[in-house]
Amino acid sequence: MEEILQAIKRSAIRIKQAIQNEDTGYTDNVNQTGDIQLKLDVQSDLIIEEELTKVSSIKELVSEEKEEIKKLNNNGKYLVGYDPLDGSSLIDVNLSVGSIFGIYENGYNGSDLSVSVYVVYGPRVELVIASKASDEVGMYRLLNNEFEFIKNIRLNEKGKLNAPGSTQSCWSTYHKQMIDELFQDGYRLRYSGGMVPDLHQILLKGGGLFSYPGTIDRPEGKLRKVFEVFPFALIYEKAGGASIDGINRVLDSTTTHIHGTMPCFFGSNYEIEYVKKTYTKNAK
Ligand code: AHM
Ligand code: MG
Repeated sequence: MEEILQAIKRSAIRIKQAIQNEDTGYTDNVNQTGDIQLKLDVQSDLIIEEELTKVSSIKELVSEEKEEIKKLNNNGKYLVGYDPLDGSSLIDVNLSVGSIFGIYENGYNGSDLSVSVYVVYGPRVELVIASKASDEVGMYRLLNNEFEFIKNIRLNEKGKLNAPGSTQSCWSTYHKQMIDELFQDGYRLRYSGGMVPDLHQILLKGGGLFSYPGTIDRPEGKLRKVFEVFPFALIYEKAGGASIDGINRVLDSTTTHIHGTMPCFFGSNYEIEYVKKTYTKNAK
């Protein structure tokens, strides 16, 4: 595992350099989810693949930017799912973006996830790690080309921020009402359109709610289980919060397709209980 974490850190340093120095234009390719790939998406994917390929304990890789599973070492123990550059369309407006990693064993179900890591590329580069085996969520910052431990992250029972994702005109009536009630209760809107910085902000400011619901146009939401939803679910649980699909725990969900998506809510306990009550009452 330590070797994988070192490879992720090396990738993060290289991706940060690429973001600062390289072309932000588009390629002619469309990825599995239908997004036109940026040159930086492709480059970040290659950087991570190159670094993870050096690690003999990895059996295979799945990436948001690759249609198929990439086999590495048949005797390897770990399966690594990653989103190389989440929110990459925000780079041309100079907002923060991130990389997300899920390190799995045996399969790609929520229950197979052992370790999650994400990296935020903002004014600073920060990396957050949670492991199934520990109750601490550690935050590290890139200082003089090394990731130095800064602190453990802990959510409060109730927060103040509300980050509501997707297109409002496609929300269900009860989802809209729930989001409106949070604002009436004094919650403040914080939504950049990058899940890594948006979820990082909620973690560091003590709590709140990030939601990406199922909608009329996308009943299964937008965010991908293996590289986005499961990794953050483990981080939020280990930080003392929770993550559900509206009713059920995200990490109890199974994966039938590596690029599959699901509705998701991440937050501190108070907000997640509130979502659960609303969704349980209104579910058909
Ligand atoms: P991406 O993987 O193509 O970059 O898309 C994922 C991003 C998330 O970072 C973010 O939470 C979400 O898309 C925003 O979507 P929306 O604009 O529909 O709220
Ligand atoms: Mg993504």
